[in-house]
Order: sequence, then C-alpha cells, then structure tokens
Amino acid sequence: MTIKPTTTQTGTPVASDEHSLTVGTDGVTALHDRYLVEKLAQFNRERIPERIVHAKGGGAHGTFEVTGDVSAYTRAAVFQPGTTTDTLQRFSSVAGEQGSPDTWRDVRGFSVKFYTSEGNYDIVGNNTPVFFIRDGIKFPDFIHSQKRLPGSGLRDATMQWDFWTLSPESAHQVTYLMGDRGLPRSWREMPGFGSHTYQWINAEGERFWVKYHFTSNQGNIEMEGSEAELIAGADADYYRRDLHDAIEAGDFPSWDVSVQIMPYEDGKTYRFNPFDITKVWPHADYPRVLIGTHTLNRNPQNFFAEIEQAAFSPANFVPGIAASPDKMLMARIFSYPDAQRYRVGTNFAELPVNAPKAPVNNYSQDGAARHHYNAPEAPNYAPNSLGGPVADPLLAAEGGWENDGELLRAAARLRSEDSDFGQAGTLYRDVFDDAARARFLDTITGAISGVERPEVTERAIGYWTSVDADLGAKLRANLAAWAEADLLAEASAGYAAE
Ligand code: HDE
Repeated sequence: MTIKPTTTQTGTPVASDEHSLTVGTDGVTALHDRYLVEKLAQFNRERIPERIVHAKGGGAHGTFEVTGDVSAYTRAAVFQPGTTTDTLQRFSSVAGEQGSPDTWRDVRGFSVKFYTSEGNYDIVGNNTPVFFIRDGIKFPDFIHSQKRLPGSGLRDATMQWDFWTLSPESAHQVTYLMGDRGLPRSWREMPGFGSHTYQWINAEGERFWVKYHFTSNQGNIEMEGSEAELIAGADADYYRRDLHDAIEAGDFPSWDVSVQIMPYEDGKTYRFNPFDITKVWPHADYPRVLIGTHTLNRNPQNFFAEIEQAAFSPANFVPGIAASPDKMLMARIFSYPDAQRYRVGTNFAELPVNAPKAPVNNYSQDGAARHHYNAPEAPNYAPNSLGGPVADPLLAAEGGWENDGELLRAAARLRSEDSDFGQAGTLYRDVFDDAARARFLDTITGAISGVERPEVTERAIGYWTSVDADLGAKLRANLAAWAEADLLAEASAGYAAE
C-alpha cells in the first residue's frame, strides 16, 4: 500500500504532524506555522448545529422496489410498477441530544429519502402513526416541555405532564409512547409511518388521500423498561450499532411499504377529520394497499457526510404526490428547509447526500459554498428570451383542494366522531393485550410519580381516566400505593440512620 504524503487542506505537503514550529526545541511557537493554525481551526469547526429535535440517530442507504400496482392512484414515477429507486434512511430519537442513549423511552424518527427520476421524494415520519399535537404553532412549546428546564437544564416530569394534560389532543400519541412502542428492540424491528395524510394525483388528474405504512419484515419486537435502562448505561449507541452490524453481516432489513387510500370526496364527509394527525384511519374503512419493499443494504462510508448532513424534508414532493390540509404538515413544509439552511448551509441541497439524481434547472445562484453553476451564457432570470428553463404545470402535477372562509385562528371544525381520547382508549383496550396493559400502567405510574405539583398529578389522573375509566382508577391506586411505599422507605431509612 503506498503511503500518501500528508498535506494541508490546499494540497501542500506538510513537514510534520507531531511538532509545532518553534524557535529552538524549547522556544516560542511561530504564528506563521500555517499547518498548526489550520489543524486547530479546522478542529474547532468540525461540529454543525445538531438537529433541534431528532438529534441522535443513525441510518443507511437502500433500495425501494415497486412490487404492487398503485398507478391508478398516483402518477409518481417512484411508485410505478417495476421501478427500483435508490434511497437513504435515517432513524432517530426525538428528545435526546446527540450523545443521549438510543434506548431512552421515546418515539423514533423514520425518514426515507427516495432519489427518484423526478427529483427527491422524502417521507419523514415516525414509528407511530399519529403525533402529540395537531397545530404546528404548539411545536416549540411541546418540545420545550419534553427537553430541559430553562433554569436547571434538567429534564422534568412535572413540565412534561403539565403540557400533555393541558393538550388533550396528545393522549393518543402519549399512549403509544408509554406503551411497548416506546422501546423498540432495534430500529430494524419496528414499523414506520408517514403519519400525515398526503394527496396522490393520478395521470388523469384524479386526486386521492393516502396514509403510508412501513411494515417491518423483521417483525415488531420491543424491550422491557428495565432492559432498556441497563442498555442505556452500557451502550448509548445500541440501535446504531445493531443496524450497522446487521448490514455489515449482510443481514439486510426490509419493510413492506403500503398505503391506505381514501377517495377525495370522502375527505369532506368522513366521520372524523381525516387530516388530523392525532388520528388513524381504521383499516376496516381503508385497507392497506401494497406498493413495494424498502431494503437497507449499504452502510454510510462517512457518518457526518451521509447521515449528519442529510436533509430530510416533508417539503420534498414529486409530481403526483402533494400535501393535504393538515396544519402540522403545512408548518413542517416551512420548518425543515429552514432548519437545514441554518444547520447545514444555504446550499445544503448540493451536498452529494442531498443532491437529486434528476437534473436541476432553475435561476437560483450563489450563496455560501455554492459550487454548481449554470453556463455563462445561461440567463439567471425568468421570463427570458434566451431559452432558459420554463415552469411546466402539467409536469409539476401539483395537488390541491377547495378552500374558502375568513382568515381566523381556531381549532379545526369538529366532526361527529372527533374526540381527543377515543382512539387512545381503543389502542389501550383493543390493541394492547393484558401484559401490555400491565406494563403500560407501570410505566405511566412511574412517569407520573415524578410529578412534583399535586394539581398536575390530579390532572394526569383525569387525563388517563378520559382514555379509560378503569385505567384512571388503577393509576390513582398505584400512585397512592407508591407514595405510601416511599413514605415507609423514608421512615425506615430514618430509623436505620438513628
Ligand atoms: Fe419534525 N422536525 N417537526 N416531526 N422531525 C425536524 O428538521 C418540526 C413532526 C421528524 O432524520 C427538524 O432537519 C415541526 C412530525 C423527524 O433528519 C425540524 C413540527 C413528525 C425528524 C422539525 C414537526 C416529525 C424531524 C429538526 C410541527 C412525524 C428527523 C432538524 C409542525 C410525522 C429527520 C430538521 C432527520 C426533524 C420541525 C413535527 C418527525 C426542527 C415544526 C409530526 C423524523 O425542522
């Protein structure tokens, strides 16, 4: 193997990687030791701002292969029969900072970038089909309440439950979070969801509403809280290591990708708001239709370049796929590119991991670190008479929906079966089995026992009673018994100390 000479960032061979330039062996260090200065300055700038949420994660490259036929519902090239598309996937935790343990209880991010022939398409979802809130204006507040107290910098159960119990729309997602789904055994063994309702447009211009499902072919396997806590202390990168080692060993994880499809007109009359991200659509009403299979088969060669700088965005639609009247989705469409311009830089979309495999033709130019540019004779304005790119609405196939009314600030119109606690109760009673319900009660008792303000504890008992009366009664009894046990433990500790 030929050893290459060490160079500066500008390609100049350097004299030493171990000795700074000094006057005599023990003398002052020369400021003009450019390589010393460059090494230290480069080192100081190795970090970019971590994601404000979903900071801790990992991922891999993959392939999406269409095995079904949904061409009657969407014209998107990526979903046409027989199409295979390169992908990138990132998994993540929501609340923990970059160094936090993978196995803290949390919802997990499940982001897939499809490098399609019509531009990049991103599905940026979670391992749960719903979310905590239904209006993006509350997102910063929600995240503040889940992270750290401004004074002490500590995480705080009282703050968490104060927010959740004052935001009843959170009940469905908190039931997922405090249930087994909050502790997957690995990223490979959990499902993924687009969570939002999206719009599909077919070649005839007909519109449909859809929800995405990623069903793990490794099964859904979870771990117990006690096991997760042990692992958190032993290996903070447990999930990241598991995915990396599985792919290294040729054990490629895969997910079957399907959609629930709702006719456009049903969206107006369905019994609850089908665009409300705190709700799922019963499969009995809209069964899943298979699109294809997504397989992860290649580890990143450089974690920072391919995962840390990856920019997944719900704004990245392709022709035949569009947004829906979901306030959360519309807020995200602004926020993700904004976060990426801040975190990665103005021209983040030019980085190899974010660059499309489709041609880019537009009039944007310059900005820090820009290195793609048009030919000198190409116009940088439109309209122009020089043959520059022209927008084509037919090619863009943007979606849309009827919309009218006064500008106002209000909750979405309630429909006959809209409720904050209904689907959470169904999840608890009909989907959890006895063992899962017992673990769930244990988990929420433990979480709420950390609340320090009695009125918040009382509100938390009311919140879970609204989900299920029996659950609320059991929780109240459990909290009383735990408090009693704590008092006994304190008393006996006091005797022992005398
Ligand atoms: Fe995010 N979210 N989010 N989020 N989110 C980000 O974008 C945001 C929401 C999700 O692996 C950020 O580039 C707002 C729902 C994932 O790179 C940020 C709202 C869902 C990831 C952001 C939401 C998600 C993010 C941070 C309320 C599931 C990691 C860095 C309207 C359907 C993606 C970044 C990756 C990341 C904003 C709510 C999932 C701050 C404003 C709902 C998986 O822009």
